[in-house]
Amino acid sequence: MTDLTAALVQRGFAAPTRFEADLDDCEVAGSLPSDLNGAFYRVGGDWYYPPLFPDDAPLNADGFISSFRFNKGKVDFHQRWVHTHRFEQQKAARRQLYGYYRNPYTDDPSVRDLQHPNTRTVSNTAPLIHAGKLFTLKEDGLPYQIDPNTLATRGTWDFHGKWKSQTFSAHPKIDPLTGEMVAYGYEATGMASDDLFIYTLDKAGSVRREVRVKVPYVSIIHDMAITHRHVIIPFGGYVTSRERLLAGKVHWGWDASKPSYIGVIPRDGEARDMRWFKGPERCMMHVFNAHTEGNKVILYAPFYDSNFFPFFPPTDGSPWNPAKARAFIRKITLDLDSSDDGWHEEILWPMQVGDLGKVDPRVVSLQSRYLYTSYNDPQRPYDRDRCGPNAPARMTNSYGRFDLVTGKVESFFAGPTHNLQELSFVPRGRGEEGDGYLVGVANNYAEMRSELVVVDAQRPADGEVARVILPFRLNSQVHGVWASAGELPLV
Ligand code: V55
Ligand code: FE
Repeated sequence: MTDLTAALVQRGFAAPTRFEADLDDCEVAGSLPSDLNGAFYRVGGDWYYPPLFPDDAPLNADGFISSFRFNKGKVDFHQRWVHTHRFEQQKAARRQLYGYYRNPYTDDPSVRDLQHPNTRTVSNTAPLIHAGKLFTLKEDGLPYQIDPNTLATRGTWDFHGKWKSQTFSAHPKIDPLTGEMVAYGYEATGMASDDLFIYTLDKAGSVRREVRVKVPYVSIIHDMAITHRHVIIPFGGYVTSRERLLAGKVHWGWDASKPSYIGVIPRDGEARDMRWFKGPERCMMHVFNAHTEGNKVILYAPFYDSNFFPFFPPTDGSPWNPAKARAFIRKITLDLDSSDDGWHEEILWPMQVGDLGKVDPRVVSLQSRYLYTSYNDPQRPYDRDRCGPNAPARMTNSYGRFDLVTGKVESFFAGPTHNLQELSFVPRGRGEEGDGYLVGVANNYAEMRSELVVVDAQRPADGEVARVILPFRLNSQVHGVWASAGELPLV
C-alpha cells in the first residue's frame, strides 16, 4: 500500500476486513424470540484493494453482503463479496483497476469501458427482496441477484429484458397491499444524462409500466417514496456533467445555489403528469414514508440542511461545512391543489438524527404512526477510555421510535462502548403497525468486534431481548433488510 492510500483507508473499526465467512450457531446473549424465523441481510462496501485515489469516496468500495439467518432459536452468519464484473476483474489483476466514484475516465485503461460505464458498479448499497428473489443494489448499475442461502452471486438482473434504464436505484418501494414494486433508474441513458425512468413491477417481478421523464437538473436521486396514489422523487444539491467527468473528478460536487426538488407523479400517471415542486438548499438522501390525504402528499424524511458527504466537495471551492450536514425529521406537505411550486416543511423534533430510517414495512405508502432511526443521545454515557483512539467523537448510541401521534420518543441505548449501524424492522403478529423487532449491528469498540442487537420495537427502552455476539469485527453496513421465512426460499 502506498503512503497516500494508507492515509486514506481508515484504520480501527472501519479498516477493511477483506474476508468471506460462514459461522454456524453464533453465540447469543439473552434469549432469542422463538417466533423469529427469517434472515437479516446487510450490504455495504469494503475495499478489497485500496482505492486508486486517496480522496475517493468511500461509497466506491467493493460491495459485500452478509446475513444472519434466524431459525428455531439459532443464528447462522454468512458473508460474501458481491462478485461483480468489477470485483472479478480486479481479483484477476490482483490490484485495484478502477478509479474515482462513478467516473470511468479515471479507470485503468485495461478495464476502461466508456460504452458500458454501468458495468463498473460495486453493488454496495442495499439488499432488495422482491418476488422471491434477493438482490444487491447500487444506483449506478443493474441489480445483482444473490443466492439467499449461500450468498453466492448469480449475476445481473434486467427483469426479463424489460428494464431499459442502465441504472437501478438502491431504494425501490414495495406496496404492502399489492406487492407491487415501484423503482426507477436515473442517468438512465448514460453518464450525466437527464433521463429518469420510473417503473412499476407486479408482485411476480414483471415490469408492468414504464414512464420516462426529464429531471430539472442531473443530481443524485437516492431514495423515493410511494403513497397509495403517488410516487415521490426528492433530490437536491449534487451536480455532475460530462465536463466534470472528463476533468477526472469524482462524480458529484455540491452546488449550494441549486434548489431542491420533489417530483410527484400519480402511480398510474404519464410523463406529462409529473409535477416538480421546488425548495431551498437541501441534501435529500433518505425518506421514512409518505401518504396521500385528499389532494395533499405528506412526506416524512430525515433530510440534511446541506451537503452530508465531505468527499463530494462544494463546486465553488469552499470547504465542506460539517455544521450544515445535520439531519432532522421533517414533515413535508406538497399541496397538489396549489398554484405555486413550493412546499410546506416542519421540523418535528429538535434533535439531530441519523438519516438511515425505517418504518414498519406493512405501512409503507400509508399513514404511519412510528418512525425509527438511530441517533446520538449526548445524555447517555460514553466510555471513551475503553473505546480507544480510533473511536468517533460521538457514538450513534441509540435507536429512537418517534411517535407521530403523541410526539414521544422511546429510545434504546446500546451501551457506553457501542456504535449502532442502521436498524431494520422485523414485523411480528397480525399486522398491527409497530408490532415487531428492531435489529441491527452494533460495533463494540471496547472489544473490537460486532454484535447484532434484537430489540422489541414496542418496548425499546427495556433494552435488547438478545444479542448475537460475533467473534470478529464486521465492515460498515450501508443498508439492511429483514426477510421473513416465506419471502425467500430459505433452507
Ligand atoms: C449513498 C450511498 C451510496 C451511493 C450514493 O447513502 C448514495 C447514500 C453506498 O453508496 O453510491
Ligand atoms: Fe441509501
